[in-house]
Amino acid sequence: MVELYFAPGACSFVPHVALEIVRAETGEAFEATLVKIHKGEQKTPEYLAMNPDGLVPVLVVEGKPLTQIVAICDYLDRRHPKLGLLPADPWARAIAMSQLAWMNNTVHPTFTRVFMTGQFAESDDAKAEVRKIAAANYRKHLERVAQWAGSADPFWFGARPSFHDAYALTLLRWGGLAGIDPDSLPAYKALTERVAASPAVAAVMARERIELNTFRKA
Ligand SMILES: N[C@@H](CCC(=O)N[C@@H](CS)C(=O)NCC(=O)O)C(=O)O
Repeated sequence: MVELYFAPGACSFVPHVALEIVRAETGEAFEATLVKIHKGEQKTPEYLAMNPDGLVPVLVVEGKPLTQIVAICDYLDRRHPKLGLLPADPWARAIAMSQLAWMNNTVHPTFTRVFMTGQFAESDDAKAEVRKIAAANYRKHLERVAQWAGSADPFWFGARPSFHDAYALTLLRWGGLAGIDPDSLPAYKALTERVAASPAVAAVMARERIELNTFRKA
């Protein structure tokens, strides 16, 4: 059985949702292991032996760890080719990978600068500056995701959610924590509501005990 190391509301939500979809559509079970990031469980010697970066997610397959969401998604798609987690057409698949990689290597680290600013600056002034610039960039990135979300019918790749829907939902949830009102991105918000209401995603949100809307009006 494959095992996923995840933290609630973190980017590990993406493979967590994918594994739940796989379970629903093939019956293949998986184990979900909670990592308490706030307690530093991702920095223990045992965890670092799986992922030297000390980050979630890790997918363990036959005792071997696989890190990086883009690689995990690619693996799950190839492991279950009939499910169509990614498009089959080579060009459509390449575009999908490009979008996924951008969410992972551009949007995601921008949010890290908003949320974990202490990793990037020391003084209060410097932290405030890093946070301000990153929050503005994050908003611009979400506007691009919102354009894509506007063509989701009803989901990114059609009839049921996949990786991109789960990542988009995660990024908008984080946006709420960065002070971005989801009502300011209506088509994007509507996509995340459809995604959250789908059974596999609802099951994962319940397991992770997370809510869709993290935005609190000042
Ligand atoms: N590019 C990495 C990003 C992983 C990542 O940033 N994980 C965050 C949660 S979203 C984490 O584990 N943070 C814990 C920490 O920084 O100690 C991937 O795709 O796996």
